Amino acid sequence: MRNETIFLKDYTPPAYLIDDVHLTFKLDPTKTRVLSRIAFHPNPETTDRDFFLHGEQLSLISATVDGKACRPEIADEGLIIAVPDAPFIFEAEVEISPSTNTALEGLYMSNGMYCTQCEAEGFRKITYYPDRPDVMTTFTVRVEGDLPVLLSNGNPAASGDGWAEWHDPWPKPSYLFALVAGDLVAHPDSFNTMSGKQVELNIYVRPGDEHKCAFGMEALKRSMVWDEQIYGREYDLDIFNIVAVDDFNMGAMENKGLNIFNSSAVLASPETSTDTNFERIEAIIAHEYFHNWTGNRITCRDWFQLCLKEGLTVFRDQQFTGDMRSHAVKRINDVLALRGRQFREDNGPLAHPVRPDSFVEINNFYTATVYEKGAEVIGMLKRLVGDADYAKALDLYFERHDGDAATIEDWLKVFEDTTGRDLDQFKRWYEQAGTPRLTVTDHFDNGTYTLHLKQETPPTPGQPKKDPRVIPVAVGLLNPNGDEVVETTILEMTEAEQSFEFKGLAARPVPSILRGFSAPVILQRDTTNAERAFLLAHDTDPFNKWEAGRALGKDTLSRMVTNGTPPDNAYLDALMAVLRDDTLDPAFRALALSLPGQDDIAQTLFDAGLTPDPDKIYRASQTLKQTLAQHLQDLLPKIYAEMHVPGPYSPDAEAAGNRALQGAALSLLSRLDGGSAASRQYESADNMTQQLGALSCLLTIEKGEAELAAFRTQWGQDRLVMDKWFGLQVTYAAPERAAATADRLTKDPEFDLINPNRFRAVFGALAMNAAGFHDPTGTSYNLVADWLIRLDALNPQTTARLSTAFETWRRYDGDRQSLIRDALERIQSTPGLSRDTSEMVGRILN
Ligand code: 0A1
Ligand code: ZN
Repeated sequence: MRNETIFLKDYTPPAYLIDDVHLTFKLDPTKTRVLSRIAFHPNPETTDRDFFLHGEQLSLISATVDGKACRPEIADEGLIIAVPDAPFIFEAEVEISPSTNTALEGLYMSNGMYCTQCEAEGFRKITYYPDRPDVMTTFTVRVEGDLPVLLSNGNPAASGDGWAEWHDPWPKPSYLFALVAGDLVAHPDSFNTMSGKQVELNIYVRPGDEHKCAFGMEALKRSMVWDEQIYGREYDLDIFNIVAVDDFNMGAMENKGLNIFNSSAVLASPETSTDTNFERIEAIIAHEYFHNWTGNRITCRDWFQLCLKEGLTVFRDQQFTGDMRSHAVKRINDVLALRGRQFREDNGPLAHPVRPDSFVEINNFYTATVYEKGAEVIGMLKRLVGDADYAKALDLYFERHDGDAATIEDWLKVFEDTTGRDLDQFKRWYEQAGTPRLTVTDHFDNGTYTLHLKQETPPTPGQPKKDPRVIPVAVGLLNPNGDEVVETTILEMTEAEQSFEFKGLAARPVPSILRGFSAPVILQRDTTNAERAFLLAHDTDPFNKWEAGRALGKDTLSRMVTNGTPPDNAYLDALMAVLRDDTLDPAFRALALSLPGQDDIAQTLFDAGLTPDPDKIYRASQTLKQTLAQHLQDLLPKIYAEMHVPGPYSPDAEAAGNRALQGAALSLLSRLDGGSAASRQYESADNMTQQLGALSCLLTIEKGEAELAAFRTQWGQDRLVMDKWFGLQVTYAAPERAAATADRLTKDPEFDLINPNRFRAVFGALAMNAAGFHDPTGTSYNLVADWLIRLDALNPQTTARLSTAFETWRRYDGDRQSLIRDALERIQSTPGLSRDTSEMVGRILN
């Protein structure tokens, strides 16, 4: 097994390129035959003529070069063959066993259906091939199998009884290859593109799931229209297929013309899916569809450039969701996710640049940094150049690089050429890891208000020193009576320290800094709770209005944890005012009411030089919720009633926003009424949002046993709802019972180690139950370690991802640190541990 590090600086172009490829699959659960015919020619761009084909876990049956049998040297990870310095045809036949492929990478089986996952390097488990993204070609694929549906990329070419042929006219790298075969049913539709071409659309599902396709199909059509209208991008094949698969490591995959989805990321119905599920499904469908241009038509030269397609596509899907729903609410949710996952990563042992410069296993770099921080970097670029130049730069990007395997340099160059700006310094956002701290001080003198900004990024693994970055800081100023005196302006910070002046002000203003969260930094400023409450009441920027409330909440909770200070009334009153203000969007009010998470408080305390105690944080959060519930007791039943959405369920943003606020009210109310309103809601709910919401409220107050049992009886046959049933119990378990709950659930007959959704439902939830995971006895650490060791032998990718549960270990006290270290070392010393997990655990430990 290869274990060495691969470096960006070592990139060399491929020795041979491909004219076209023909593949034939003779499907069989344990003995699938794959026949390949690949037309190679020497790459004129290089003199390198070493011919190497990647291949792993393949049985080679035969291989020929220009029709003559050849005897390749079978190396650890592929074939070395002597070939001419001229065009030639390579043909091979290999045998693979999809039914025993539990890693869910390459060709595998899920519930009797064949499917593939090739990104990043899974194609080499299908056949011998130059499995790197800068080798692009057209594919013709013949699928043979005794199954009703046989699919691959591109357009259907021909079919007969037990076979089908597909041709993809667009050159693509192997990671975008896909094949699906099974007993599936289609939810069909069609779409007319902007130039009047008709595209056939299908969502393929297992029989029984047909009623869960309609929402996904509508979301797909909305995405297609949006990409035409906003980015001028039209779809380019006759057919677009989506397939839902139950066993899938990630959310979904953008294979050309044949997107494959984790069924949790596409199947939806009011009875089985929550509002949050609907919104996530809409976003993922959009994301995968948008990849057709940002990822597929223009792909990545090598895997170090992953953020080129992912950062941009996440940015695009975030814009889309904002347009479809609410920009303010979307921004707040995105920042919550960024802080919860990316800041955590960026401030720990796994910190890496948006464009990493080395990796051992690329699958470990599908991270919040590459995706979400990658999107933030694009947002900053757009803020700096303005909307018009952003649009021009994107047009140029599509025009100049269509058909290319491109780099971050290519991407930045189109912005430089469009705007005349030098982006050398901006590029540090791609190269330097770590979250900048932006410290702000201010003074007011004789009508001039000065903001002094200082940026500093702490060291990260392998990068002890950081250079100053370009930081767009959006600022607005309010006068003391709450009116805005300076509208949002972008301060462009380029130095380590820099001052900005605002002249001609009548009185000292209150600044609203980093509006819209204009850069992914940690803002540090000595301020008062009075000022925060003022901004919460008056800021015109919805993000900063919410942020002010959040800061109050953080301050309150931090002081409760560190010195037992009771929550102050100013904060509780400010929340009450927000809750009462019916000019505010209910979704916004629900967000304002949600308290900072326990992990967030732990990181805040750690940043302040303290050692967080997860148990104390848990208890302070409970106390704060109880106090808040009492403070709002008159208002809660009123809000709960007012937010009732009449009529049949609809997942639209407005109805969902009302339900979100109703749910937030119910959750506080349950702490006062012993759960009676929640029980009633559970009984009468006709949709999953309210059913699950009510059940969560009950579990939080340690009730709901009967409802939990009823829920299982009702939903025992629905895999996706049962994932919720598993997850819920661990999420809401009291800290001292979290490990035991997870342990009990692993013994449930419905627990399934092979299914990533089910495994994550239990162990992802345990890792998120902060006080339960960090139980001082170490029981959770050990349980998670035991199960990661078991899973690693079957599915390295999912194991490695879940090992990030331990990434924050250095925040905690010595006893916890040594318990975690023991658990990590136990994982690390497991014989035969995968490259994925050993890289992750090694980095976490270092
Ligand atoms: N490119 C997909 C996500 C994805 C990445 C890796 C995978 O296997 C290692 C699978 C899917 C996306 O961004 O949606
Ligand atoms: Zn993506």
